[in-house]
Amino acid sequence: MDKDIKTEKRVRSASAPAEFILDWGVTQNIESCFDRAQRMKPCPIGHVGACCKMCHMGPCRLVGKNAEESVKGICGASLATVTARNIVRFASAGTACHGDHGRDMVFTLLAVANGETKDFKIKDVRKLYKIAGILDIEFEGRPVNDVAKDVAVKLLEDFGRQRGEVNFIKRAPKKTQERWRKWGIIPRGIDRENSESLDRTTMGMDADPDSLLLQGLRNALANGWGGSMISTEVTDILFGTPMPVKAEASLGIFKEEEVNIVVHGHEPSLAEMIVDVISEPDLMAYAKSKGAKGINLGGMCCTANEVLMRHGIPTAGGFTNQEPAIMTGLIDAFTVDVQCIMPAIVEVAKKFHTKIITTSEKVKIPGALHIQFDEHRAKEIAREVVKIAIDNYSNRTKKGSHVTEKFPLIGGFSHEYIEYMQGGRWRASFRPLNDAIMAGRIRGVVGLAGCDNPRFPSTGIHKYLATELIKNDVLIVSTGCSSAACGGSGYLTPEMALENAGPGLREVCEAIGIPPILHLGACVDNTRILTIASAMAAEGGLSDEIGGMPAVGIAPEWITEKAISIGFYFAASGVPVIFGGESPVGASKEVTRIMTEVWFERFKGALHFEPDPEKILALALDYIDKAREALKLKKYEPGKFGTEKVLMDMAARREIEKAAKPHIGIY
Ligand code: MSK
Repeated sequence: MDKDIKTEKRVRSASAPAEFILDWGVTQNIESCFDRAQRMKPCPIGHVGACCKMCHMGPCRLVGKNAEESVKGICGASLATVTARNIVRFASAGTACHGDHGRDMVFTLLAVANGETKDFKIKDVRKLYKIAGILDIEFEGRPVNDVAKDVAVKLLEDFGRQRGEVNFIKRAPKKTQERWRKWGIIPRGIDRENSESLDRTTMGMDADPDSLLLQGLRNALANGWGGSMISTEVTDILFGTPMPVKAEASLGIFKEEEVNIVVHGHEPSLAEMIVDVISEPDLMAYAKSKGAKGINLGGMCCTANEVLMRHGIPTAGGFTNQEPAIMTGLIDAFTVDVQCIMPAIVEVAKKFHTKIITTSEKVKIPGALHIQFDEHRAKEIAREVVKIAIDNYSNRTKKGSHVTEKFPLIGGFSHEYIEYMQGGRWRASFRPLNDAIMAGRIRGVVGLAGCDNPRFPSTGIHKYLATELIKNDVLIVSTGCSSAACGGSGYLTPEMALENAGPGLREVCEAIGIPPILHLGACVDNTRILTIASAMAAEGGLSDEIGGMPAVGIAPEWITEKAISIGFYFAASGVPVIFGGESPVGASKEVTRIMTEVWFERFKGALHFEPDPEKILALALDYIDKAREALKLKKYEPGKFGTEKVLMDMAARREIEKAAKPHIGIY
């Protein structure tokens, strides 16, 4: 745990409001993940991938002198085999999470199409038609619900397909697909790849690290171009494709005189319903009858990102803020759906009046109140949750560490909007972005993603990399808890570009009126980056595939298996990826070599693990500069740009808008 150099004080979080609350928590003897992280060091064998738990002869610990060459498990499995099996299982678990998330969204779409739920409706018909077109489903002149049903049924086939290819594979550039075909990693069905990954990694199965890792990539592609992409697209169809929206971030979003409800997790269906019902006159009147001035909704982790992107609901932050949020003493109901939910919140909540409410049959926590979400009576359940929060308001005590600091932000950058902002409704394109990269105004693009980690001063590496990258004229697209880290530091505003970006990036941001860090959404919305990269390849002037673009993915504080699956699918798609922290495959030089050198040769992508933030930055810039060189682009020199290209400014876009005819959908 890092210490402040001057005061020698232990620093848990790089976010000032979180740190303030955590300090207060220490005085009250309230334990947090930061305390547990300090007390419990990682197992040094499992941490680097050298522990095999795949059968009951072990666990075998493949450690010692020359472990790579001579130490074997009882069955004879080598260190490389064991390490590869471990990381493939990590990736598969991540694919399963995002796959289940995507499947649930499709079931909701199907329920809407079948008229089984009145509470949801299709908000973006244009997006539905776009997806129908990609899936070769006829949509012109047909009732919307019929099209939606066909889309849902066809997407559901992606989960159980035994042979063939996941539908959205065809959205990738041809050359990217050719690489996948050559190496046999096109996913057949999402569940099939998960099942086969478990099968191949058991004792007595695949022992070749390269072959195992190829299956890991195939599995992860079933996430990136399958489960997660399905989730993003169907969520847009149901709840609307995001457009830029103002919001606020940090633990200071809670209000002392209002009922505070938190929505935490990843699947936004219930959260969307809560957004709808909190402004109902009956509930408002009920809240007032209990002495509250109103009802305040705040998000946490990726459910936060979903409702922020579409409604401007403020975010309380990422993963490590869930316990400090309760320590404010202001949360009347803390509602969770799936993924990244610490069971520890129940223990923290016991010290306050906060009610923890689990809502998914997949996530039950002893001590929490369980209210099963059911899309067929979604609003009724949302009202029940809100009523519980209102009833609990009067139980609030003065106990808690109240903070008021919060930061404005702009979120809501869907891939459709990014295309639109570069040319308006009728001339939407990626041309200006490609031109800016070619001219050297923008040096490259980094996807800054992933969790915040209590083993470092949490969110600190996100903040460091965000500031250094934009200073170096690198445009950032952010997702997940990285967006929360940037938002909670005031980085997601256009002013950030004026004050901190390099001259080229600043010019582009000013011309278009965007922040230098574009909040793209939740963890599943990393697929928006794949769509953007595919569009940039199709636009021309850079690489004709995703591989070879001056683009890098970074997850500096990753913790989850989902993050590994995301890292794998970006690497397979052609993006070099750098994760922070110690390497989970660090025990095997051979596995490390395959995941970096061999993957780069085959796919132009790689997955590195690098604990030193300065080295992460240097490696990212090196990848970007080498890609520019290979594409024969102008050498990047700060402040010196090549061919002058005029970017579309706001006035020009308004002119195009005026001429545009009414259009189906929201943009
Ligand atoms: S929530 S996966 S801690 S980004 Fe998507 Fe944050 Fe990581 Fe969960």
